Amino acid sequence: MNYLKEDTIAALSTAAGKSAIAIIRLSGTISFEIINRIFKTYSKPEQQVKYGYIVDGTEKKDEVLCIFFKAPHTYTGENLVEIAVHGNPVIINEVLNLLYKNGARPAEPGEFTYRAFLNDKMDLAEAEAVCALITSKTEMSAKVALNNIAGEFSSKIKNINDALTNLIAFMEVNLDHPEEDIMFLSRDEKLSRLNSCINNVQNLLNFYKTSKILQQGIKVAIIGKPNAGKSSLLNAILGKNRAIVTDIAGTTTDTIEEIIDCRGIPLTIIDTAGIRDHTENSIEFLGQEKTKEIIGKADVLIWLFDASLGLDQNDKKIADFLKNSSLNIPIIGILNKSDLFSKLSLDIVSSTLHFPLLTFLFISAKTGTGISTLLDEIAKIAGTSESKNDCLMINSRHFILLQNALESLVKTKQILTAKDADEIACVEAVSAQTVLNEILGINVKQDILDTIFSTFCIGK
Ligand SMILES: Nc1nc2c(ncn2[C@@H]2O[C@H](COP(=O)(O)OP(=O)(O)O)[C@@H](O)[C@H]2O)c(=O)[nH]1
Ligand SMILES: [Mg+2]
Repeated sequence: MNYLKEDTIAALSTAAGKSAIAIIRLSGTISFEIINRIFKTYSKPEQQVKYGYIVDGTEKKDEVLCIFFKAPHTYTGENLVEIAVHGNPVIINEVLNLLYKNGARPAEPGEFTYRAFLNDKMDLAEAEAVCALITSKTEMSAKVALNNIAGEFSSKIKNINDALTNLIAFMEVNLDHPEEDIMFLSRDEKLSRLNSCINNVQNLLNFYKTSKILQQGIKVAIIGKPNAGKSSLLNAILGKNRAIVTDIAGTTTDTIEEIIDCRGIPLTIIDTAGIRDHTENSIEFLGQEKTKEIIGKADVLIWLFDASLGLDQNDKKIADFLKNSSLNIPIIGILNKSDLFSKLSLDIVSSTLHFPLLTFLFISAKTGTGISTLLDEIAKIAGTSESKNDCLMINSRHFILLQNALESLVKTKQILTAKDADEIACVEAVSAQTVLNEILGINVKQDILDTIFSTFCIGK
């Protein structure tokens, strides 16, 4: 990626398509010169927000508001202009082309944020959180990303690094002036400071699972024999009629996917074609094959039984299929149609099918009874703690670096415990610091930066 810092860049920052207003951003050393060539205004020069027209020579192109942000107190750290135009793709293109004709070039993906990073407006972990915030699928995952943008994760990393700098300084004093009478730390004190760094890194690592689930979500597939009420359950969870429900077995021949916010977790819920023994219908057969494929990709299965009927061959067929697929995911057993007379119980199901279900619930997809408990159960399985509000966004890059830092810190501790050998201990402590710095973007290789920023949208 060719991110030339000297260029002035422009891009549409709002979503493409028709809208009431669209925002075009312009950033770089000559952004004020460029805008002044194509913007006619009668607003006072000292006004930050100016009203006027974008013009090409004498021809008016749009009536706009321009907001002027003067460096260095801007998103990118450069002179920056935000042009609020009418959200018509034709107008947007005309204004962008005028900007390009007058000296700007199209911004690369994430280039505004990349400049913010280069100009120390934010560190790399904060820049990554900007992308995570935009792509967050639930209120809760957005909140977690915002915690990072506010610098809560970065400041924890900086605190650990400051403590390490201090500790390393003491260890180096030991090396440089072994015989002199200056302040030394006892080995116990060094170990206790090191332990607190180790605990702090471990605490950050502990956020990873929740953070990953909040950002990426989990996939839950509803399986069961035809007519168990799978499509009805999907509709009940969604609170709308998304899937067709009939009493004709084999109605759902394809899979239906929807994303919902389940207690803060982005939950992809998938309704599948029922699995049964003999299928004359070739479309239904294909649907069943797809069901099997979905089962392989799901994080959690909801296995629905029809409580108003006893178990039959189809339930057994599913049990056999699941046993043969040797899945290693939680399966929630559900007795649906609890509003009708029940012929089934947990005992009957487990003694007949001999299948390990994680938990067992009674619901009625028709009346809505038990749906809320089911969602609670899924959130519990996902393992997202109650304190999701304090969670920090730890992505896989951070996770690997934190693990490396932990490894070096544990080694430092082992060396100090064994023989108080400050010299070797120092080397390990410094390498822990180096990887922690990488989280913040200090001394990170260009290709890593390119990879991170290329995942951003254009205009951010
Ligand atoms: N009484 C009752 N009927 C239900 C319930 N859930 C589904 N049904 C009915 O069972 C039939 C099959 O439902 P459907 O959702 O299409 O099952 P699927 O084949 O598993 O997707 C329909 O007639 C539904 O109205 C329930 O909780 N109670
Ligand atoms: Mg169905």
